[in-house]
Amino acid sequence: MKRISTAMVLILASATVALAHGSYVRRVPNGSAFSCNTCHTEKKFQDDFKNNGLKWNRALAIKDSDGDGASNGVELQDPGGTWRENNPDPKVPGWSTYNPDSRGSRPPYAPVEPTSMGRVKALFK
Ligand SMILES: [Ca+2]
Repeated sequence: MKRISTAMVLILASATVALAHGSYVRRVPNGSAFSCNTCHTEKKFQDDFKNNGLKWNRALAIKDSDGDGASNGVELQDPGGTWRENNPDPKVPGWSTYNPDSRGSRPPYAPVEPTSMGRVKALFK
């Protein structure tokens, strides 16, 4: 009986951890696109997400966790990091969602990063 109880505790503990981690998917924009792989592909986005207090914001959006040349915000369609939990997922017309934790998943083009938008606008003044 004690063996079964220990096994049950371990199963419940594992399920609780999985559910807790699954809820993180809802804390980043378009997190459902890659589900758990949003953090668990190369685990670099996971590290940045943890170091950012498990929050999505501009600081995390402008990082390029997987080092593929596209910021996390560009890959998750929220380049400025303005999306907040429980809001509808952002969709940028003409863009797709890419995995911020995979170098093999990136936009085929070089979108204009929000940090350089001011410089682009200055060219047309
Ligand atoms: Ca990527």
